[in-house]
Amino acid sequence: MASNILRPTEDVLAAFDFGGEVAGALRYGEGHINDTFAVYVQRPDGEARRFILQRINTGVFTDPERLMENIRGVTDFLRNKIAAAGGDPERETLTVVPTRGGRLFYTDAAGGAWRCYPFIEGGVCLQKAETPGQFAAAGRSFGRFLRLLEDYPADTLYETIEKFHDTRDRLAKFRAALEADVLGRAKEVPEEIRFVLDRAADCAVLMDQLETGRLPLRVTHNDTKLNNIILDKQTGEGLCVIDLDTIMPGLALNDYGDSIRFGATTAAEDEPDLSKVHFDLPLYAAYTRGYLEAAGEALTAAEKENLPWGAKLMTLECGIRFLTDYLQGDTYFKIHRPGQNLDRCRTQFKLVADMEREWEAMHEVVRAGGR
Ligand code: ADP
Ligand code: GN1
Ligand code: MG
Repeated sequence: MASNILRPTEDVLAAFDFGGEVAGALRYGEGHINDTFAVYVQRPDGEARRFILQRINTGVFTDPERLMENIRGVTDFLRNKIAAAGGDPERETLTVVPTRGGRLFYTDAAGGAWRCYPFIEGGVCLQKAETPGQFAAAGRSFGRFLRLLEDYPADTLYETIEKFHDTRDRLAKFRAALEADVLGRAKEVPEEIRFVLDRAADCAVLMDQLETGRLPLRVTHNDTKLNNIILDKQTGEGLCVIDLDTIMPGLALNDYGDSIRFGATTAAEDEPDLSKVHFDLPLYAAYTRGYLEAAGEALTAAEKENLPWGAKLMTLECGIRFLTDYLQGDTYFKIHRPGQNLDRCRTQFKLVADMEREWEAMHEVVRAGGR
């Protein structure tokens, strides 16, 4: 919860070389997992600089050492590729700022794990696409990201969260939470429970195809919300993909689908008034166009055919995760008000129901390349 956010203490700030005097650190961004701060620094020449300082959620990411090794490996790899393509690695990928002792993160007296990145200036992280063009740009960015990591050595990646997007396993965990019902909340949400149980078979559709080899395992981001990408304020194009904690082998369809669930909608993820929440087909088409443009040739026919399933299952899975957390007492996703995880669950299920109604149209959009 917001009240549990731990501010960086003096020793945390002293652990990194910011190249000047620290003027202060303020809460930043709207992530649900880590505690993020912007650190304001004045350099000896009087210039101002910002850094992102994050307390890694070690309840979620239990091995920050290996997590940060993943991020270092991936960002080094991206830096080389971006430079080779004539891009600007300082702005187009995250860069880990090591501690003064040369480590990838700092451990404070309470065991908190802190890491630092230069703040990428001149960009914007959106909670909602303001225009279809912005959403198409996000699609291009995540499509390009898939291609850039196509030849990354997947076997060197540590699995930061086991079975992260194994929807069948998410369903099993939901059933266990329902069975335990530790707070007696299940009686308040019979419709939501029914919604999940009615779709139990759907949860296996992509995992089954992965197991039979019909869908390939790739290096994927696994958390492709619109606010995990920095768009260039000037050009509106995708500048940098951020939030690299969950880079692991996974399905391309999950990356595509997670962007759709968060972005192809008329309302915020936690909108309490469901009459405002609709799946937005033009936004779906815009993202699909961008994604296929950038990733297109890399995707197999089976992947393309399953894109609507990626959208529906990532939305269903996320709703199941919010509902599970609600039943368990809101211990995973940060909440800022009571009932927020239930509201989040309900928006996801509303979107799933809309997608089911638009199922044929979604396939048609994919076949037409998002046009
Ligand atoms: P969480 O895992 O909690 O979502 P993120 O890594 O996504 O944490 O960071 C939260 C927010 O902080 C992002 O949505 C973005 O607005 C901002 N942010 C993170 N890293 C940077 C960066 N290097 N430069 C600018 N903004 C950043
Ligand atoms: C979390 O970290 P953040 O806020 O970008 C979550 C995602 C969910 C998302 C729902 C590590 O993303 O899986 O889809 O919230 N990240 C983790 O908004 O669980
Ligand atoms: Mg994030």
